[in-house]
Amino acid sequence: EGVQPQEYMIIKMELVSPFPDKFKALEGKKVFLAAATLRPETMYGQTNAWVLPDGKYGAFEITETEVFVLTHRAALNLAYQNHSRVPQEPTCLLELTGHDLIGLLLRSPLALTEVIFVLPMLSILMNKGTGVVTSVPSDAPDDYMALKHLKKKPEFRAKYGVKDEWVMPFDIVPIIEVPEFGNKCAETVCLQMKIESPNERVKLADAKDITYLKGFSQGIIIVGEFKGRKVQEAKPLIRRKLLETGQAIVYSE
Ligand code: A2H
Repeated sequence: EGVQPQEYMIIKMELVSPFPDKFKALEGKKVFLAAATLRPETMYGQTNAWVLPDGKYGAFEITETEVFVLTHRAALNLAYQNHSRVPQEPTCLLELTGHDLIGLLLRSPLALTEVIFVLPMLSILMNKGTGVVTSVPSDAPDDYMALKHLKKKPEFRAKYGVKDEWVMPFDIVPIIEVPEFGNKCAETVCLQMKIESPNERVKLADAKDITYLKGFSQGIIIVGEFKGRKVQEAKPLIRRKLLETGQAIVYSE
C-alpha cells in the first residue's frame, strides 16, 4: 500500500440490455461494470473486461438511475467521494461473484470494438481499485498475457465456463505507436523478455514499467479524435472528454 493517494479514472463499461436472469431486477437502470484505470488514453484498444472469478462484488446504487458493479470496498470509498445515491452509505442491490460476471456483454467508452465480454483474470487484486479491470492487450503486458493464455488454453476456458466466441474473435487493437516498439508495445516487451505465462509476476512487473514509460514518453496516438498527438498531450484531453461526457469519473484511494 502506497502512502500517496492514487487517482484512478473509473470507466463506465455499460451492461448491454436485455440483461441475463441474475440481473433482471436491475432492468430499467443503467448498469456499469466500473473499471479502474491509470491510462484513459488507451481506452480505444479495449478488447474485454477482467474480473476475479472467486472475488466478491456487488451492484451498488450510484444515482437514482445508475448502478455500478464493483467491490464493496470501492463502493464505500466512492460513497465518501460523493458517488452514492445515499450520501456516505453504499446501497447494494445485488450480491455477486466474479463467476456471475464472466460472459456479460458490455459496451465501453471509446472502444473501437463495439461490444466486448467479461473474462476471468486470476491476478486481480480485490483490495486495489474496483476489482474490475478493462483489458488493453496492445499496451498492458498483464492484459496481453492473460488474453493470450485464455486463447491458448481450452482447459482454462472450460474451467471458468468461458465460451470460445467470447475470446477468439478478439485480438490486439493497435492504438499507440512507439518508436522501436511498434504498435503492439505490450507484445513486443513480453516477447523480448521471454514471458511465457501470466503467472510470471516479477517479470511482468518489469514489463509493465517499461511499457508504461515508453508509451507515455514516446508514444503517438494512431486512432480516434486525437490521432497524431503525443500520448502526453492526448492523455489530459481524453481524460477531460471522458469526464465531460459522463463516461467516466475520478476515483482515489
Ligand atoms: B491499467 P497500480 Cl493500457 N488488480 O489500465 C490488478 N490490476 C488492476 C487492478 C486490480 N484490482 N485495478 C486496476 N488494475 C490495473 C489500462 C492499463 C493499465 C494499460 C497499461 C498499464 C496499466 C488497461 N488495463 O497499468 O498498481 C489497471 O490497468 C499498469 C500500471 O495502481 C490500472 O491501469 O499502479 C493499473 O493496474 C493500476 O495499477
